[in-house]
Amino acid sequence: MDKPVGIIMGSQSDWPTMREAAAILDELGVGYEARIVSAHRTPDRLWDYGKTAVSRGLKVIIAGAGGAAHLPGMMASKTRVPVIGVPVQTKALSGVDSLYSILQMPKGYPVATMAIGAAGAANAGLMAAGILAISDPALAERLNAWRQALSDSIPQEPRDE
Ligand code: RP5
Repeated sequence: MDKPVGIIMGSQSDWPTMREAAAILDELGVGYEARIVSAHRTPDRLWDYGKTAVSRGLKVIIAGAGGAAHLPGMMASKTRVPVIGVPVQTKALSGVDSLYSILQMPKGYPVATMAIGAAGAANAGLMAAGILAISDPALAERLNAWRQALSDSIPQEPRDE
């Protein structure tokens, strides 16, 4: 299977969040690779990843990090491959630190920033699939079916739990 999506994260500790993106891509039959690439701890790895992203056939990068979350923005500065940023929830500041670190990019180097935490990671998977579906009719059909199934699963009326 092709691997058009790169899921990168700053630490092993981000994986419980970022695997929500991977789970969505699995459900939709989209190939991906998952790597630990830290802006601060492995800057050379970050540079190499960004430098070779186009030539390796990556079409979308999902980048998750927490705290001083510089990974998504630095990756966006290094490659034209679209970067979707996931702010990982932190203990000290609940992920607002991550969100602000990812969100306020300067003009010229966009990062599509998702919600904080697991929902944001899952939505990053869906966003990546949506981008790829533009030029992949079979994936577009699978994505439509996924969306319909979610919609169908919502009851009309609430019940006592
Ligand atoms: C960031 O620091 C990572 O993205 C992670 O969210 C956070 C904490 O990393 P660990 O100390 O758990 O490795 O670089």
